[in-house]
Amino acid sequence: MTVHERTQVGIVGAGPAGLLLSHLLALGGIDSVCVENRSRAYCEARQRAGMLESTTVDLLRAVGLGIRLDAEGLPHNGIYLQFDGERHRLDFRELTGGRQLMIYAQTEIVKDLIAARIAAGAALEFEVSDTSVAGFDSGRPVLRYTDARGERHEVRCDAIAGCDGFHGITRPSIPAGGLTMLAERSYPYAWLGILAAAPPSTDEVIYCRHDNGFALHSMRTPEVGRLYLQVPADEDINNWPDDRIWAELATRFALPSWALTSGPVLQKSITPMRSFVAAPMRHGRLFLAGDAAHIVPPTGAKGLNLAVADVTALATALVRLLRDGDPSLAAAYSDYCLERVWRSTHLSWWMTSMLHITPGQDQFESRLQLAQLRHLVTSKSAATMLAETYTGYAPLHYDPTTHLDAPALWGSTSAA
Ligand code: RFL
Ligand code: PHB
Repeated sequence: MTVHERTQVGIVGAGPAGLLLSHLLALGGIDSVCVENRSRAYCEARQRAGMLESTTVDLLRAVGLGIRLDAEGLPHNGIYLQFDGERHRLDFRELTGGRQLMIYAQTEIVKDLIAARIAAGAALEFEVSDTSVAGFDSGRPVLRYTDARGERHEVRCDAIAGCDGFHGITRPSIPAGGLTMLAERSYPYAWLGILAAAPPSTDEVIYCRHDNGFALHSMRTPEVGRLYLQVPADEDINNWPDDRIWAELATRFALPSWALTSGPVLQKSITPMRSFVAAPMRHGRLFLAGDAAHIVPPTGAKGLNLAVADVTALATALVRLLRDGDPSLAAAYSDYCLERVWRSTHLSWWMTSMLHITPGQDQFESRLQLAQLRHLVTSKSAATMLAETYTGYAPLHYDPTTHLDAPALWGSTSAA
């Protein structure tokens, strides 16, 4: 038997994009149903991002999601760049006139969002299967899924949001020719990431270029470190017992009178590196957001921040479409988001290329990388360009009562 239901927005995926969209829509008086094929525990434990732009932090605070973030997040004012046996600090706060980053794990944002949605009595279904979307061309979109108890659901919607990540089903549901641009770059290396019960050996994130490959030292709490190593693209994680990981991290981060504190490895995984952008981010009444539409390599920490920016715009557009019958923001959604997406795609590609060692890399490439890094740590204007892009672009505002049109609201994503 199929249960027939009705909502205003059907959301596929309860990652940061889907959950935040559901939260923002509710603030604007719009109903949604959000379906997720994994369990709640899985979503809450999936280790991913950690570095939030100042614009993301401000948005989360403004929509009632800042309490634990402010109590437990670790404010950061800059980053370290390490190369050629030297470590240099870039003070992003000073370079940007006050913008501050925050380390607050994606797991914690997801926990906060799930708790807020459940407390608000939202329709949020975990462990669904056979999700499909249809009818977004006709203006009568339908979301179908089987719930955790095995019951089939057919939900009539006014719009569907594809927030189901890079491997989801919504983007592939767009008919041939619907996506007019698919741009992709894969990189010939991957990141081995660990979560470790080891107090961070640094106060701010270290991006390190070493002849053996890139390394990144980040953190989650004052007791838990998050560290990454560049490894070959097809690397088998079994080649990396914990002792080898710590030894390689110590080699790449080595500096006189500095030591890396090691500790038990709580989790480890290998992530491929890819840039991908699909456009437009809208097909009829189907709107793509977050990793469903675009992914970036993690160098530069842009993925989660882009997902937050997308759904902030999408929520505004959907409130205007569904509550006020005004389609203008929905029409402008894709172009508006793509400007930011391409700036972040550039930043993450640039940081990736500058800091990783390509297999077979020659002296010419190595010298260019070192020249760029040297420029960043000696030129205030070069450092400011990185600082502005890394910390975020134009502020993200969510005001569901606004009646501004697209040019006034979204004239440009440039930093204000
Ligand atoms: P998600 O998080 O992938 O969520 C999509 C959700 O959709 C579900 N799903 C389905 N549900 C129902 N039916 C289906 N058929 C479905 N198919 C899929 C999935 O189970 C999932 O729950 O996408 P979203 O919400 O767009 O969020 C994007 C972010 O997760 C991602 O961009 C970031 O994690 C990227 N990223 C980083 N971003 C940052 O901004 N700062 C960072 O410091 C940062 N570090 C990282 C990262 C990503 C990493 N990895 C592992 C890719 C570090 C790493 C190592
Ligand atoms: C993280 O904390 O996981 C992190 C930080 C900065 C990055 C990527 C990941 O560029």
